Amino acid sequence: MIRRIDLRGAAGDPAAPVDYREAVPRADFDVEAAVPAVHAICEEVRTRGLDAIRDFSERFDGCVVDDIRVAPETIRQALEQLDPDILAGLEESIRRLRATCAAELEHDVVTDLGPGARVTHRKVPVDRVGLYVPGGLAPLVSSVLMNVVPAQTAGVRSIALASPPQRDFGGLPHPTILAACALLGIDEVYAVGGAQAIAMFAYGVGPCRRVDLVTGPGNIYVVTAKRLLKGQVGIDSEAGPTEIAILADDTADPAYVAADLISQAEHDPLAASVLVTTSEELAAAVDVELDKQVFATRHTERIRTSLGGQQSGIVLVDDLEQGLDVVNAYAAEHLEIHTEDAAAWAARVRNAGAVFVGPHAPVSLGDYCAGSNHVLPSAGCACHSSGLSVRAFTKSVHVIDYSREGLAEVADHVVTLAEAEDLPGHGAAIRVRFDS
Ligand code: HSO
Ligand code: ZN
Repeated sequence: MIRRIDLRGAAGDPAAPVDYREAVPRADFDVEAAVPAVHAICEEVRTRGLDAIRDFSERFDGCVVDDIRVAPETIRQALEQLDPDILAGLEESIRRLRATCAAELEHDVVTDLGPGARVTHRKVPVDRVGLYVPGGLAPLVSSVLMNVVPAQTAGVRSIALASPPQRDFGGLPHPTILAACALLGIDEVYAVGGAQAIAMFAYGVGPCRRVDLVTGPGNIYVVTAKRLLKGQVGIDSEAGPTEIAILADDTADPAYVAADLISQAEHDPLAASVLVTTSEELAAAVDVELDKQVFATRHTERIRTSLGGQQSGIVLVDDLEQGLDVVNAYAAEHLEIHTEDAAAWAARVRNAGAVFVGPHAPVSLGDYCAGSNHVLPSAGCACHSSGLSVRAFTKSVHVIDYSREGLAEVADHVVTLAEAEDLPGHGAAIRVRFDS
C-alpha cells in the first residue's frame, strides 16, 4: 500500500552532505494552476460584492444564503445544543491552549543606548482579523480554537470568522463550529467558504468590514486566494495538504507508527505520510499494521489514496544521523520521533512545523489537546516559517525616544553617513538642531 524508498548508502561522504529535499516528492498541489479561476472569483467579489458571494455559495456549496452573517442567537443556540462530551473536550483544549498562549505572549523590549537614547520594541496586536475554518471533508471545529485563542491572547480587538455554508444545516456553518464560536465569545460569523471568503475578508463586503490579517487552513482555492490577496491583506501562511513524518528505530511500536501515519492520511487524498526508519523489521511490521488498520477504519478509500500516493512512503536509512538529515530536509508539518532517546534526537530537529517526542505524543494529541497549535507550515515551508501562535497576531513597532543630548552623541556619524550616501538633506535635518 505504501512504497519503499531506499536511501541506504546514499549519504556518501559525511564531509559533503547530500540534500534529501527531493527524496520524497510532495503531492501535486498546484497553486499556480488554480490562479486563473481564483483570480476571477476574487475580482467578482471585489466588484460585485454580496451578489457574487451569494452566486458562489450557490454554485460551490449548493446553498442559497440570503444573509451571510449568522445571527448571534443561532450561534448561542448551537452551544446550548452541543453534546456535553464535545463541550468537555473543547473546554479542556481551550484551557491548555490558553495556558501556552499566555506564557508565549511577548512583552515590550526597552533598550537604553546611553543617556537620553532609548529604543523600545513595542508589541501591538493586529486590530482586526478574519479567521477561516474549513468545512470540506471534515468540519474542523478544533481549528476554531487554534485560531481564536492565540488571537484573543494577543489582544486582537475584532475577530470575524468564516466557514462554508452546509447544505445539511440549512446553509449555516456546521453547528459544532458555531458552538465553539459561542464558547469563545465570537459572535461575528459568516456562512461563506472558499476563495470568496478570503476575498470578502480582504476587501470588506456587505456586513463584513475588511480585516487586516487572514489566518487559518483551507483547500487549494483558499490557499490560492491567500497568495493572490497577500499585500491587500496580511496572511499567516499558505497551508497545503497535511503531512506527517515519523523518524523511528527498532524500538518503535509498529502499531503506533501505523496508526499515526493513518491519522493524518485520513485528512485528504493528497495528505502525506512518511516513515523514515533504520529498521527493515519495523518497515515490514508497519506494512502489516497498515493493512490491518486501514481496513478497520472509516475513511478507507481516502487513506488508501494518500498512503499509496507519490507523497507517502517508507524511507530506509543507514542510521539515525542520516534519518535526521532526511527529516530536516523534508521539513514536515508534523514530525514524530519514535527512537531510543527521542528527546535528544528531537532537540536536533531544525525543520518541522511541530515535533512530537516519543511514543505518547502522537500528532492527534497536538491536533486537539496538547496545548500546542495545529495550524502549521506544510509543503517544506517549515524551513522558513512557524506555526500559528500569539506572535502571528502581533506586530512590533520600534519607538525611538532620544533627547537633544542623546542625538548630539551620534549627530556627526549621521551627517557623515548621509554624505556618504549623497543624501545631504538627511544630514541637514540633524544639523539644523545644533546650528543656532
Ligand atoms: N492535522 C491537521 C489539523 C486537524 N486535525 C484538525 C484534526 N482536526 C493539520 O495540522
Ligand atoms: Zn489532523
